[in-house]
Parts: sequence; C-alpha cells; structure tokens
Amino acid sequence: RRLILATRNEGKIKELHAILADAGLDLELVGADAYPDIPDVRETGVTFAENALLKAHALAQATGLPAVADDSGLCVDVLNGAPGIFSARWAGRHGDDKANLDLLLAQLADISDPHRGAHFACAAALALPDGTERVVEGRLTGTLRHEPVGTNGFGYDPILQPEGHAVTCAELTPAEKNAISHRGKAFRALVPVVRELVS
Ligand code: ITT
Repeated sequence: RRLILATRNEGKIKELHAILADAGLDLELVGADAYPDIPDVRETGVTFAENALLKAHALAQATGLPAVADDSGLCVDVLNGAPGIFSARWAGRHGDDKANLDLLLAQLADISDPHRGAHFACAAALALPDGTERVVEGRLTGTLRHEPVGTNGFGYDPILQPEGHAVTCAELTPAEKNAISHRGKAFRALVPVVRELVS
C-alpha cells in the first residue's frame, strides 16, 4: 500500500522518510515528485493546519491514494509569530532558504538575546481519497542566534537553538533533530492515525 508524501521540499522529504521509517509503518512512501504532472496547490489557508490539509487533499484527490502533508515554519516571538506560514517565501522567492534567513537576521539585528525567543511549528495532515482528514501539530521552541551556525538540515536550522541545547538545529545530526523537532513530534503523533485509517 502506498502513502504519498505531499511535499516537494527535499529537506522535509528526508526527515519524513526517517521519522516514518522509525515508526515501522508497513507502507511504501512515495514523494510528490513521483507525480510531476500534479500542479502545486495554492496555499490559501491562514494556519499551518489549513495549509497542510489543502496539500494532503490535493494529492489524495489527484492520485486516489492516501496522502500526508507537512506545513511548517518559524514563528518569532518579537515578530508576533512571523514569518509563520510565510516562512518559505519570507524574502520573496519561494524556497530561497539563504535569502529568507539573511533577511530575518537583518530584521532582528537590534533584538537582544533575552528577546530572541522563537519556535518551529509543524502541522502534519493525513487525507484519504474519500475526504477523510486528520491533522496534528508539533513545536520546537528555542532562541535565535545572531549568525548562522552548522550545515545540517535546511531552512532556518542554522539560527534556531533548541531550548536545553547549546547548538543550533543545523549542528544536530538528522536523528538528533528528528527526536526533538516539530516535525518529529507531529508525525509521530500522526502515525497511530495512519495505522488506523490506512490499511
Ligand atoms: P511543500 O509545501 O512542498 O511541503 P515548502 O518548503 O513550500 O514545501 P512550507 O510552505 O511548509 O513548505 O514552508 C516551510 C518553510 O519553513 C521551509 O521552507 C523552511 O524555510 C521553514 N522550515 C520548516 N521546517 C523547518 C525545519 O525543520 N528547519 C528549518 N526550517 C524549517
């Protein structure tokens, strides 16, 4: 039985493969890249959960197979939760991780350490072709560095230092990040739901 991973973000795909493999799901995981003719859905939701459901439904409808999707982002306390759902295109061009990170650091240049709180958020959605849907969320809280450090991961990983850690997400190994991340928490919570609804 196939389960579609409704994302074209390479960083997410790698992490989802590892997180779902660890969960021992007896499903063939197939990225949205296997369906290049299916157009990207417009992310018109105003929450991570809404956008994750839009992406999961679009792939489930187009393929006739169950699909899971991830909508995620970085929420900065002093920016009232921005970039939030706009994290992938904060600097204008969708998926330009370096430009997004550089712009955010510039915007926070005058913000001192006690005020640099932030969290990663992830909504993990499951949609079935019959319209059934479920969504769960996970968070990783921490503080933002003044300079990027580390080369692992993707997106804003080089600037987010998780609470209780002395290094950034980009200095953690993939397994260490998945163990504590927003994505790890959300998808581990989704696994029993997948087990129940996808057989
Ligand atoms: P899909 O819609 O195809 O899944 P996307 O990259 O457009 O890919 P989102 O709209 O959910 O996905 O944007 C997520 C952005 O949030 C991503 O581009 C990163 O900039 C940031 N982000 C999410 N999770 C992250 C993580 O674990 N580490 C670092 N940055 C992350």
